[in-house]
Amino acid sequence: MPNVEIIGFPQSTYVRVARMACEEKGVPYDLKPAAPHSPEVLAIHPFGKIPAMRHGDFELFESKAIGTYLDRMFPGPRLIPEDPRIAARTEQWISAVNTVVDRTMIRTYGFSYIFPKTADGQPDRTVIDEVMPAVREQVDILDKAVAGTGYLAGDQFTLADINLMPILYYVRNLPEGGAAIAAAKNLSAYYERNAARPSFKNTIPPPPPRQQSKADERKAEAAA
Ligand SMILES: N[C@@H](CCC(=O)N[C@@H](CS)C(=O)NCC(=O)O)C(=O)O
Repeated sequence: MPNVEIIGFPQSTYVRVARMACEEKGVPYDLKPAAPHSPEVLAIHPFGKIPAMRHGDFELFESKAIGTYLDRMFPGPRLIPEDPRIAARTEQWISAVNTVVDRTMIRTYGFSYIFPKTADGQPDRTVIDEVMPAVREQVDILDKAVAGTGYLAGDQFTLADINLMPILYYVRNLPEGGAAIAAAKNLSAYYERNAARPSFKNTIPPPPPRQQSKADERKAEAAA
């Protein structure tokens, strides 16, 4: 059987989830960098999102489904534990993070730095100021969630932790988000401990691709 292929840019938090799942399970994989909506991605994912996965003649999309497939297909530590309650707790946090935390912390806060829609390409202060109360509230919720055992589900590292760590990585590196996480003692300790895992270290993303600002476009037009 050929190696698992993880298709998508390594800067994507969700691509990193799929890669970390491979690393935690000890599954050999090939990363095939590809942009959302590129032909390689659209060949598998009807909505063009990354990651997509190929394993022999089996193709799959959605990071949660990919993590579950890897967990059931391969030996190695369980990413979704057998215990029904811990499994349900794992699913609960994946779902909550994907529907709420990702939207706040990455698509809104992170993107206002990485892909600002401002005319001069500077971070979008209006968006940042508007979203920070929600970022702080969610950091506080996550801080409480990991306070008991140091993990999101049960007392072991699961797919729920894999799913959250790539988000914290970006937020921690931004000024307001970094300060919010630093003030959350349980979440900071959680991050530091899990950031030491080989699966996290081996998947550190390169810097995000720089998007052209309106000012860049004007400069390029003037130079043409
Ligand atoms: N629910 C999907 C979300 C994947 C996702 O939104 N990926 C982003 C990159 S981090 C993407 O492809 N965005 C492009 C788009 O939404 O069109 C998953 O878990 O795989």
